[in-house]
Amino acid sequence: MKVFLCLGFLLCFYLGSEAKVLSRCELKKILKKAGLDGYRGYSAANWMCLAYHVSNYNTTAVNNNGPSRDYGIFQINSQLWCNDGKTLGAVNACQINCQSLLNDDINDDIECSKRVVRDPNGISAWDAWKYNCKGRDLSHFLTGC
Ligand SMILES: [Ca+2]
Repeated sequence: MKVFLCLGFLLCFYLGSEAKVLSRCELKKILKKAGLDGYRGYSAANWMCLAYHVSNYNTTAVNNNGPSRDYGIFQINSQLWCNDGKTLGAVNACQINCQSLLNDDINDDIECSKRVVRDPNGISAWDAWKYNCKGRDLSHFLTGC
């Protein structure tokens, strides 16, 4: 049904971005299922803390940094990781279109995040994690889930 209703890019984008904001526990469930809990040593709580601080669990979040943009629940950047067609010298290390990081299926966001933390900096690639999550008690992110 969705496909037939997709008459133009904007409409497709709109329809593709239902279920925008995940609940904390929903996110935890998805992360675990996708094997991100404990990936490269980072527990689910670290990823939840990161997502909370960069996007407030909003899968459609976009932020413009000037030369590049950050996309989706983990705010993946168009300079290094995804291609948005308008970032000069983009590397696109995840081999993915940035727009696909904005829909309600975050499995590709997770796969790209795995790629990000395989780099030497690990999860410190995200400043928001360094400033808000690193070395802190993150257990409240898991409470009730
Ligand atoms: Ca996606």
